[in-house]
Amino acid sequence: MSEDEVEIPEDHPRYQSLLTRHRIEEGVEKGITSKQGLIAEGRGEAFDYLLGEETTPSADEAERVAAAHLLLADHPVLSVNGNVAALVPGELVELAEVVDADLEVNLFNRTEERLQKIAEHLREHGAEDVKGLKADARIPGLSHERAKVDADGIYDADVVLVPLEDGDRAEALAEMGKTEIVIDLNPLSRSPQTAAVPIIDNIIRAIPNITEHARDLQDEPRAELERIVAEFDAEETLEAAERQIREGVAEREREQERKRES
Ligand code: PTJ
Repeated sequence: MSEDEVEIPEDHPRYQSLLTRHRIEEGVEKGITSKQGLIAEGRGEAFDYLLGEETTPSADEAERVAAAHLLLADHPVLSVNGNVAALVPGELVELAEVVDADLEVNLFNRTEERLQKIAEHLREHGAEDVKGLKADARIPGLSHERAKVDADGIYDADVVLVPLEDGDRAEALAEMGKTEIVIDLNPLSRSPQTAAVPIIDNIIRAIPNITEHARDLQDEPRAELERIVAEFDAEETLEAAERQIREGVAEREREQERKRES
């Protein structure tokens, strides 16, 4: 946590949301996050509010399954964009270490300057090797900048973690036969809908929780990890998140009503 973040009192009821905003704002100021990243953050925040701003049991299960996939993978890669780099740089480096994954910068609004700044930012948080700068391979069927990947990075990966993604690349990666783990607060968005493992949670909570699960699971035999992966139902996870949004809001409204009446 940087020193400026101490300014937000931890007992503030919206501490996490303010912290997230602050990190994104700082990301834009440093030239890591795009201005569109501010809009994406606002969109995510609205869904997080509806989800109750906590990791639901179904998201926690998806995070455990994600950890199992990453541990089973031959070549896992964690994809990093401008929002992800601003929100969870150190947490991503830690996850990459635990599951032995590569970190690769992949941007929608790609500029050489922002690529370099993000790679440097990750190195400042302990990353040794950051991929995405060579861009010597292409994801077939994608016309925009996100098609540009490293031949020995995302192109070669068997399992890819793609947080805060747009739907196009998620679909193209799935067509390449890669197992995709998507983190997105909107269960109706196209990227979690195409993912093998959709995680409907705030990336700020999701990444440390995947790391914790990976630590718990790392000594399990392969057969146990394969069982965890095989038993997962992506459709059910998406439905649970949608239910939480619809019913959770109604339940909280009823709760407030009860409080007003008593
Ligand atoms: O850095 P770049 O150039 O690669 O651009 C990155 C952004 C995020 C700007 C770009 O990919 C974009 O415009 O994305 P979208 O289409 O706005 O989608 C972002 C998705 O992430 C939305 O569905 C949001 O609900 C979700 N989201 C936003 N913040 C969070 C989040 N999901 C999890 N955790 C968050 N903190």
